[in-house]
Amino acid sequence: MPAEIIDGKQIAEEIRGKLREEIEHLRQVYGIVPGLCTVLVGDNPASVSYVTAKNRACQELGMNSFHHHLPADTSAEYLLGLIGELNATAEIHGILVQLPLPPQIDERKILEAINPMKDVDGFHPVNVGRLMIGEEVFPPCTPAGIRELILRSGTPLEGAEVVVVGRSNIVGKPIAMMLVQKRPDGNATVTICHTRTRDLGAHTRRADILIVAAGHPRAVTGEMIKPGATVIDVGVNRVGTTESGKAKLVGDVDFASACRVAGKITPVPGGVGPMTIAMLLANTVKAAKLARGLPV
Ligand code: L34
Repeated sequence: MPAEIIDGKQIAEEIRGKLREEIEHLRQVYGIVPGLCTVLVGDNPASVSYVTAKNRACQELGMNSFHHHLPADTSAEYLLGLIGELNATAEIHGILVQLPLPPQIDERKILEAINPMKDVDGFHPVNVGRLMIGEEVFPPCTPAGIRELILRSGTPLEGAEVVVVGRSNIVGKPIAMMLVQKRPDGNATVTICHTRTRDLGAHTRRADILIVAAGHPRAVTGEMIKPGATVIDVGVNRVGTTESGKAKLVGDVDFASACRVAGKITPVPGGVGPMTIAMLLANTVKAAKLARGLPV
């Protein structure tokens, strides 16, 4: 029996519907309109399309959206100055600097300049530290989306063997940290694999939940998956071209072979990607409430 597809697009739509109602309530009762400001440096086509999708999603939900598109040769000093202004602007509750940044800019320095209470990406070291000790304020968006997909697919986390492939600061490390926490949406036994892991398949074949954020196509194939496992594919790779001349989008998991073995699997596109955006919106609403001292 082929794997059940976990429909990230549909689940993200449900979450957005709930947020739309909450935003309307905040506006009517408190006069609060959550606001997100995105900053894009350069013209990386994938980044342009993600940032556009984020701003459009804000507008669809009745939030304020602000955007700064800076040239690729922007200096770190200029960007730091802009972040200082955004930190000081009351209508902006969330600040998102789209990554990657061009090589002349030190990413860490920029992320550390964002006010942690406006850090809706959860990338500031203060928020990374809070996440580590289980004091979650702004869970990073992609990991938060992954957790939501696992929970809503009905896959039990308690005591589950989770294997994460990839150790990035934006996906691998934070999702591992979140799922190991002593709380109902954690309590898993987590293994992190990476490029120096000796026998990747030996690890992945033990996983009840396999999260793949390796950054290249076919990093995981069907024979590396435990029968019945839940597979979360975080990859977004543009490969070759379709008949219409557009780049084809594939994940990090070989979908065809994985489908024959997995119990449940997320597709690419339509899996983790839409959830990343839904979680960003949720974090921005949370930031707006926290800024007004409302309970979250
Ligand atoms: N600061 N930089 C910052 N925050 C982030 O959370 C991100 N990320 C990653 C890249 N840089 C970032 C994103 O937003 C990746 N990412 C992201 C967001 C959305 C989608 C994919 C990656 C997405 O919507 N993917 C669609 C397909 C879109 C397409 O056709 O290109 C999907 O269905 O998977």
